[in-house]
Amino acid sequence: MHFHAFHILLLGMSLVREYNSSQCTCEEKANTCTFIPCGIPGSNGLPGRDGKEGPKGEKGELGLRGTQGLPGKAGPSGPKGEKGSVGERGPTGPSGGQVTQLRYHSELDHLKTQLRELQAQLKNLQATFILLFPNGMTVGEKIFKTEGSEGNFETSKAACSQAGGLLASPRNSAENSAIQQIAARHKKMPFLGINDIQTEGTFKHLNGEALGYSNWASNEPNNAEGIEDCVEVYSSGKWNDKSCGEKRLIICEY
Ligand code: MAN
Ligand code: CA
Ligand code: CA
Repeated sequence: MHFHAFHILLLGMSLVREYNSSQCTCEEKANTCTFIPCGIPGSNGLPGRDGKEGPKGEKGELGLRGTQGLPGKAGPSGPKGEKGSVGERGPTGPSGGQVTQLRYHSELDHLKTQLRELQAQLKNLQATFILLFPNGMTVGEKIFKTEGSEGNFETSKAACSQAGGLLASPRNSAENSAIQQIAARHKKMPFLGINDIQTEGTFKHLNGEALGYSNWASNEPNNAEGIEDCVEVYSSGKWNDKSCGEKRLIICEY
């Protein structure tokens, strides 16, 4: 058995030697294998079967740092800090005298503003006085004014309308008093914008408004002289119904 194995070994060695001498390349064996011709290389064989799965690789290097995360919720407030040190001294404030002076200037500015307002009001009053004296008067928002001329009820009414107003028609004692004063300056009686032309005994304003205020003399209106449908104002301020055809001082209201 041993002998047989030895011969197999020798045969294997001679085969390996034979194989090595025929495997040399042309370049390598240029000097030694001059008489061994190199054949044309054969084409590659098919790829071998996939090898077995290799062992697990080593742990990789540490990765790059990630981006910053979102801020967390605010924590509970900490305990109160210690009192800080005393700050730098501030600039010197105005002296008592300077304070008084500042107050004085502020008051002076206020007074100047008030004076300007008063001057404007005075100018307005002067203008009103020049325009209205002795022919007019203001009562609230209303202005009563005469040109000193006279007319019967119809012509008086037309004159006031032409001037952009209405024949004076008092709604209260203040207005009646103003009409009375203007009339007194001219020593004439005026007609009012009040009449009972439409319905005898029912006096109304020109716009059809019923009388809310009246100042009849005693026993008036009496429709005494046949037809008395218009209203004159006595110097006392009292009213009397009178014939519309009479001529009276024209006082208008605006
Ligand atoms: C005259 C007229 C009348 C008036 C009476 C008052 O007759 O003026 O309108 O009523 O006087 O006495
Ligand atoms: Ca009448
Ligand atoms: Ca009368």
